[in-house]
Amino acid sequence: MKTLVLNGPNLNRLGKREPEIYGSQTLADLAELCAATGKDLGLDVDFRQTNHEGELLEWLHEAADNGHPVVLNAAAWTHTSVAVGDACAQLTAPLIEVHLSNVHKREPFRHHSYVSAHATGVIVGLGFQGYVAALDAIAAG
Ligand code: CA2
Repeated sequence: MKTLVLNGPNLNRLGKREPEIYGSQTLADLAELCAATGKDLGLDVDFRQTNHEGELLEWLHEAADNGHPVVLNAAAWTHTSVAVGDACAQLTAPLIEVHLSNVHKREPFRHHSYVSAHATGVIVGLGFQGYVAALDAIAAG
């Protein structure tokens, strides 16, 4: 089963800035971890990152049209984008929202998510391990 692991803006900067919040590993390391986890779990993981909101919307439409499960870290768009929330509402397979940091321990503007109301589950604050847990939940579901 194909599973989309979708990442939003600035996550391509992982490992380059703010290691105290996001750790020192890179997006390529995260992609590798997700691929290896998918292999172990029998999931065909398609890992993507974009800095363009329209591109993320098109990927979510693709998931909606094909019934693909989604692991989503929409990054800052989580807190700002009604459009991302509306696209998430169209998904039919499980949607797991993931954040590397514990957004609830951070600034108040990070406490609201336009994604959460449409998510099967939400994982925050576990770093890369959150993506492993999300894939595990999809494989188990
Ligand atoms: O904790 C998360 O995963 C976030 O989705 C990350 C977003 C942030 O806006 C959310 O509130 C929480 C930021 C992604 C940017 O990541 C960077 C990584 C390294 C250096 C700079 C940015």
